[in-house]
Amino acid sequence: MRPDATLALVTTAPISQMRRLVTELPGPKSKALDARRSSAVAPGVSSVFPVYVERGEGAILVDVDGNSLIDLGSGIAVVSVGHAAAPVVDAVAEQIAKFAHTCFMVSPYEQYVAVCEALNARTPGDHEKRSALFSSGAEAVENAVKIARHATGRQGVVVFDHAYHGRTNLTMALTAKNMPYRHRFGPFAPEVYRVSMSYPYRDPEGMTGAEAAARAIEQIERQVGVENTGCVLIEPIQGEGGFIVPAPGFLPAISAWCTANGVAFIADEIQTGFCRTGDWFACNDEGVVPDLITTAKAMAGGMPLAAVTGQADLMDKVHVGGLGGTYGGNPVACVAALASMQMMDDLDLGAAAKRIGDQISQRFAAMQADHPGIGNIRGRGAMMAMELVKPGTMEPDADAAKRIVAACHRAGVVTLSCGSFGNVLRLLPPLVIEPELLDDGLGVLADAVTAEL
Ligand code: PLZ
Repeated sequence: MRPDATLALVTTAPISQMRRLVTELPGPKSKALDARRSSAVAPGVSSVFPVYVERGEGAILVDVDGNSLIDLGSGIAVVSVGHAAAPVVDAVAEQIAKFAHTCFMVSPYEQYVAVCEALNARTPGDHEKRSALFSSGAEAVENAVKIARHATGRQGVVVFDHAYHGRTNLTMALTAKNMPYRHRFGPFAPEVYRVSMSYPYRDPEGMTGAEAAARAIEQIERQVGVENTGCVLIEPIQGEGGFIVPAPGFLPAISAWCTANGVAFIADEIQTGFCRTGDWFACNDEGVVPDLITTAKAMAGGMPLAAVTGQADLMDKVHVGGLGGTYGGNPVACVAALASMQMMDDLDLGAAAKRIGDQISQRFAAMQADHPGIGNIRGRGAMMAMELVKPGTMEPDADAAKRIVAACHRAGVVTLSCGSFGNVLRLLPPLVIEPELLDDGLGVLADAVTAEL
């Protein structure tokens, strides 16, 4: 053991929360690394912007050329507590100096139990719950399906149009979009059925959440049959699919149908969870209580950790030894999760997400007033997006999204695109971002919109 390990990690100089460019982006060192990368890294693994990161703090990333970039993506909704958050750094350093791994299935430890307790307490509903820990979001989703099938004895899995649930074989089957996720990677797992999502911008005008739910339920009953349906799996706000917020009433109606028919309702809150939308979980917004909930991403402040949390009577049905994995609930990731969740409480990051959402919404509305290419603004809390279309139509404009994201990157602001049609620009800032820094980032975005639309 190195007793000075903690000290070495926590004494790095603070990074000021300001955008500052000292080279063009990508700079010379990033370009050199990218050349190395092209002969070493499989091209199937891509990066949205080849600027190589050296350090991070709060909402700032410092690249290898010394540029400070504003991170409005949080590594896809992961570092909600900010980069290098001191409580997370300290917890990780302390834990790794004690022990990094035993495998919980071989020699258990308290940290795993504590994370399960924290998840059981924070996820929607005050019924008795159990949790199981994994390492990636896709793995959590796979396990939620395993549990639902086992508990109900029914194999059918219902998912929605525009859904994203991962890149493993089962989760590819659950994910809606062909390119880049599924193309030529089949055959896919059987017994997966896709039904219509509530997509207010593109649904028939005026369609209510209840009507959209009735449409989906009719599809389930006709195509799958209640007695064959083990679970309905849904992101309460779709992430990769385009930050699609279903019409009010949609989720409660789907959840009520599941309850009435003995079908497990699984909420995939991997992207929406942990204060991102202004509440601990997006389901809370309409008081929806899922039977099973999958979490990952922001839970552990950047360490790989994922979970399935669910009703004790469902979770307890699985035979002893039926769930697990070598790394699931790794102790270093567990202490990072405990520290992150504590920070969310201490700093009231749910309230912070709402403030961030208000600030973004105001700027987005001003941009939309000037640019008819911004067809729709949507999201909740610090999960906000604009859907780009050819002006005067609803025809998706993926190229515009690409151009705006690239212009932001060149100016030192990390933004992301998403959407089934690739035409949605999305923001997922760290929840600790300061208003002035967010304002600067939004100013860069506004300039990019003006230049590119
Ligand atoms: N469920 C709702 O958002 C991951 C994917 C990035 P993993 N989203 C980012 C990419 O292109 O691979 C995600 C999600 C929802 C499941 C997952 C999967 O989580 O940790 O990436 O496996």
